[in-house]
Amino acid sequence: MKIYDWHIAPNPRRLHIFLAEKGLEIELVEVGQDDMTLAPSFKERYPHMMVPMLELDDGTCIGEAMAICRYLEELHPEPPLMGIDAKDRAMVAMWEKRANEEGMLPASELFRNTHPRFADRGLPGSSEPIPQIPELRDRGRARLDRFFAKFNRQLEDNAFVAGPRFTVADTTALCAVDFAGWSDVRIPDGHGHLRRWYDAVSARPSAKA
Ligand SMILES: N[C@@H](CCC(=O)N[C@@H](CS)C(=O)NCC(=O)O)C(=O)O
Repeated sequence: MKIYDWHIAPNPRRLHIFLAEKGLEIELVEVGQDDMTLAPSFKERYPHMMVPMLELDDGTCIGEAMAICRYLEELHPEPPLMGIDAKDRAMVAMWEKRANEEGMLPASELFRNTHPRFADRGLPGSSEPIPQIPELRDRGRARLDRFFAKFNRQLEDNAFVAGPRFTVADTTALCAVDFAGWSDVRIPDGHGHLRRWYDAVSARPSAKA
């Protein structure tokens, strides 16, 4: 199997951290280009035109970072990164989805509607021009404020986002915080629980993966 990758991009990073935590090595095929687009050969082969994408030896293409993690978690259950029993798996899925929808997506909304390189690329995964919408910058910032506040509250009583163990909820939340930084949006002062968590997960070797 191999992973189609764009080594600097935030969604592939969710998978890089997962692989590092598991101690897995899978062949990476870089399809990101210097102009911040994906290689035409990849887009022709894979109509969803987004990374990461895991291609199995039988040719099956698995897209979506969490679907790839789910597949690999079943093949390599240790250490568990998606929950240890029914309740825990539900909690991890819930918080991972919140981290993605309330953190990653607003960070993407803000970045893609601001950066000049993305002038006609307001959304990923399209070959049609998608113009930027300036109003989405402010909305992205406001959504990130709510994300920081919500996760700060959650981390007041929890070592990690979904409870006492490091999970995919942490990988997605970490990638969201760092992706927000691409637009100079940082954890606000006064969010001490989020800051404590961020410093701890950023210090893990997997965060450098
Ligand atoms: N929902 C997808 C999102 C994937 C995504 O947005 N990937 C970006 C890189 S971070 C991409 O492929 N962008 C291609 C583009 O900008 O055209 C997932 O969870 O994997």
